[in-house]
Amino acid sequence: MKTLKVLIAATAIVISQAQAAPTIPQGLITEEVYLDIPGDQVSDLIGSSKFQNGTPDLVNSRTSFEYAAGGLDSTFYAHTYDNSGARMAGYFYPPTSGDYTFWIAADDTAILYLSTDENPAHKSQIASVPSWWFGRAYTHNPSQQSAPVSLIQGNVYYIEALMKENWGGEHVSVSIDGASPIPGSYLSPLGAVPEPSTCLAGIAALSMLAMSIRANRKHRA
Ligand SMILES: [Ca+2]
Ligand SMILES: [Ca+2]
Repeated sequence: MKTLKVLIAATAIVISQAQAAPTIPQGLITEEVYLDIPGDQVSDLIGSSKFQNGTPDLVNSRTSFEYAAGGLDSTFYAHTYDNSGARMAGYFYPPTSGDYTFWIAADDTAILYLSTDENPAHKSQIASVPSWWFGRAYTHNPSQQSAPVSLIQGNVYYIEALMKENWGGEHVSVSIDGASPIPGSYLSPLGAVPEPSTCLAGIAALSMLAMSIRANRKHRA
């Protein structure tokens, strides 16, 4: 059993290493959708047990920083999901060093967070959407635009948008040019793309763990 415990610990370390930000953009961002949560405020999403337990109903990867369940053409009239929330999160890789302005658009409400590095614990709110408006309409309310943020090319920054809505259309998107969502070429998803060497090490550790469990069961039988 001692061998088993050591293997479990080793596997846990490998898996936790796989969650680190990739060194280069992977072309995707993580999208989580939470269904059947009442209310139209982001605090309703954050306060829900599904969100706090990290158990979204749907998880996808998107090629740009935009979630639009019913499509942008059906912004107001789509009821693809009502009483829904979404979290888009991942890592932003600034293409050059300098000051960046971020915009967020959503239906209904949303908050945009950016970290000072790749650690989510260092995030702070930089923009918000107080009430629903149309897709990619980044200038409807002044709060949708961040103050200039100084970022360094080569560094990786955790970024996260939370959206909550209760009726009609549902979408959220984040832009750095005030016109269209951030492309995947500047983004990586959360822990979904482990580095190749780490991935192989993880598979090897899991294989050894399975063999050890089988041997242990045989021994007990
Ligand atoms: Ca809806
Ligand atoms: Ca809505």
